[in-house]
Amino acid sequence: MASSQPTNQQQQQQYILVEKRDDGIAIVRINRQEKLNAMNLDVIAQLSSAMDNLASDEQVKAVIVTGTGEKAFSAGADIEYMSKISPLEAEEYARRGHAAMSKIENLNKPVIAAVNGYALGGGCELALACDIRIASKNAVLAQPEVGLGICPGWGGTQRLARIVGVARAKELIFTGRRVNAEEALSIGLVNKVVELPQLLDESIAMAKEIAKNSTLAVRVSKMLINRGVESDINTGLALELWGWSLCFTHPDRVERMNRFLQKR
Ligand code: DAK
Repeated sequence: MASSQPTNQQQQQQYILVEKRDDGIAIVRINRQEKLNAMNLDVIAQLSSAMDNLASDEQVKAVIVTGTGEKAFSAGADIEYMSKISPLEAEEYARRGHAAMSKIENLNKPVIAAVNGYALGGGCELALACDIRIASKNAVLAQPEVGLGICPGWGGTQRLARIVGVARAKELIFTGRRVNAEEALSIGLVNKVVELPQLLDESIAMAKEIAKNSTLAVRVSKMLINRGVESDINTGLALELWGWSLCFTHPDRVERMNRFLQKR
């Protein structure tokens, strides 16, 4: 039976690298290049802790998630690991995976996925949990799980349909078909496509554009959009009313409005 406890050797492995920059942007890299950044339990656990750390760091205004190397964002859940685990271990894997994806989706700051190559299965689901996806031209996205005898399990059946629509999500999940960057852009699966060497710079540029705005207003907007798409329009509008009013509690709002009025 495969153990969910990491071995000593695995414990030393840093699967998630976090770079906190002076400009308030944090870059989170999945660091398992030799396995195309496939996510085993340790990757997921470290990703989860990284998100907890970033959530409580007020210096960080926006987060970029990407994969190390030029080939893969993440080739998904670790198939070798999954082939060996018991049903109880599978439950733990699922639980932690869900928690990590939800932490990203609900992080109190925006998260951009810089999709640098394959984003398959759980890798695609990781990108879907981010707020915005920027892909390099070599990106390939897919939910191929049904071919492995499982359905998408880290939110793919839910988030993909919300992002590209029910019919497209059904086609992509039922067929497992791979989508290149150009098609991903055309169906709204990614926001933007850039050349691979520019991917990180373009992602940082967008993160900076966001970071120069009011932290509270961006944070409230993210929460309102996330909660709003799950609600009926009147509930969403009621939330917006409260969120909007909340922004008036912050001195930053007065300063920003005065700056405009004084043409500074
Ligand atoms: N898992 C483990 N190892 C992987 C991997 C993966 N998903 N993808 C690639 N690798 C490993 C390969 O085994 C190989 O390792 P070595 O043999 O060198 O030791 C190394 O990465 C390089 O891969 P390749 O030699 O295959 O490289 P190629 O360029 O030839 O092919 C590829 C690249 C991305 C087309 C190919 O590696 C591939 O098809 N990989 C599998 C992609 C895939 O099917 N991903 C979806 C996995 S299913 C769950 C929730 C969600 C999920 C699971 C559970 N719960 C609720 C519990 C999600 C499921 C998935 O993500």
